[in-house]
Parts: sequence; structure tokens; C-alpha cells
Amino acid sequence: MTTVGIIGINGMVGRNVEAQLKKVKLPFELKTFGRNDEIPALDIAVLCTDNPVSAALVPQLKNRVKFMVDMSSQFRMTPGVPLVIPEINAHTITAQTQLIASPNCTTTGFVMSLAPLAPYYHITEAFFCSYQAISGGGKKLLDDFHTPGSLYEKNCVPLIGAIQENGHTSEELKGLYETRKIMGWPHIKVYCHTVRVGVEVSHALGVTIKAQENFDLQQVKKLWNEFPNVVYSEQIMTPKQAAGKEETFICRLRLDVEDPKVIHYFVTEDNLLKGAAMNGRQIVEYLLEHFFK
Ligand code: 2RA
Repeated sequence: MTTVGIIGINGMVGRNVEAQLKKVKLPFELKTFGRNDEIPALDIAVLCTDNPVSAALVPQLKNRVKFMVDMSSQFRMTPGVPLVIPEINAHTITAQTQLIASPNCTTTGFVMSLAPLAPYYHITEAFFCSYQAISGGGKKLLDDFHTPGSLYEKNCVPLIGAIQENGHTSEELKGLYETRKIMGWPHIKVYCHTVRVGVEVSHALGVTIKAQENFDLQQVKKLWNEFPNVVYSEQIMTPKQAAGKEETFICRLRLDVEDPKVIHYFVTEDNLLKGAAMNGRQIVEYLLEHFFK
């Protein structure tokens, strides 16, 4: 029987991944481990650990685990490590792949809106401003949010991750570099501004994209609705409505006032599901389906 282990079962991501893996219909045996437990040989290990722990574990597990799925950001930009959203680029996983990274939750919502358009539009530039949920910052930030006088109470805070030497935050740079890697578009320009808002679950983004072609709004909506786990809604969709759902929701599509090669829209997705645990589950499902049948 194929064995799948979750490492880091006591954290928020670990518990959410466990709940997701219990929904998988394919046969496998699920094992769970704390981050300091001794890990036996496994077919698939899902690392629900922070960057330093993942950095230490991956080299240790290489000879004992066939496929490792890392939920942290430690290896996302490492050359040769596929950064996978199964609906978009599962084909980047091969039988020789040892480590697969699951992307940033905000980048995920963004690229889920770009990928359906790729067959018809050559997107050259994109801008987003994010409205990110507190749960994206983990249990520590949720506890802070629930403490009276929290900075996040009835507020929006334009700082997620650490400010880098160039003035951008690590979260904003993930929006640029992870998008290029997932989409396989090394030259796309992505301008990001990331903001934390006092919402517990579901990230949202206001997006503007520019293509080489004129946009046809009806075709764009059709492409979104035909893509797995993407829904275009004529009604307003808010983070509250996206919470607990598997789909990435898009609304408010409109053509730019002056440039028909530019569109604007709003995206929201459950950051704990498609932005994390559900994407991890989908990668495991892909591995079970393609390499263990
Ligand atoms: C956040 N995107 O929301 C991050 C989570 N990894 O803080």
C-alpha cells in the first residue's frame, strides 16, 4: 500500500492538509508525524513545516522518501524544483522529481486567473493589490488579531513578510517571481502591492492585466468558467463567500476605459484551501494517480 506521511501535523497547515487528504478517493495509507519525530521510509511526504525545518528535513529525507511536497517557501525558487498548481503545470512533475513546492497563497489566486487566458492572450504586464486574510500569517497572527488593541483590528496594514533591500516585501517579490515560474513566462512584468486586512479567511486581489491582443470580455468569462476550479460571477464575490470553497472566484471584469488590451477584475480564494492545503492534496492526488497505480 502506498504510504503518505504528513510531517508537522500539529500546525495549522498540517491539520488542514490532514483534513484534505482524508477526502482523497485513491487508496493509500496516511501516517502523521510531529516535526521532530523520526520519519520512516515513505512514498510521499507532505512537509507542513516552516522554512528552516523544511531546509533541514529535505536533505535528510531524500533517500527515504520517493516524493516530497513542501508547503513552505524554502525551495519554491530553487531551479529544478517544480512549483506546482495542478490545474496549471502538473506536467512539470516527472518520475525523477524528488521535491515539489506548493506556491504562495496570494500568487495562487492570481495565477488561477491568468492561466485560463493563456491560450488566447499573450499577457505582458500585470498589476495586483492584495487584501490578505489574517490566517495567511498563521496561528500567531490569528492570536494577535484576537488580542484587544491589535494593529489588524478594523485596519489594513501594507506590510506582509519582510521588507527587502529594494524596498519590496518578500510577499510582493513572491508575486513576481513565483508567477514567472508557474506560468513559464520569464519576462512577464508583475507589479504587486500586498496588504493585510482584518478578515480571517480568504485572500482577495484587485488585478489589472495587459495583453498583446484586444480583450473580448465574453470570451474571457467563458475561458475562466471552462477552467477547473475557477468561477466567474456576475455578482460581487467577497472573501466571506469564498471561505470554505474550493473554487477561485472572479468578478467585476471590465475593459479599461482607454485601452482595449487592458482588463481589470477582482479575485478571491480561500487561502487555507486552494491557497495551501487543497493544493497540497491535489499534488498528492496527481502523484498517486500517475506514479503509484
Ligand atoms: C500570508 N501569503 O498571507 C502569506 C502566507 N504564506 O502571509
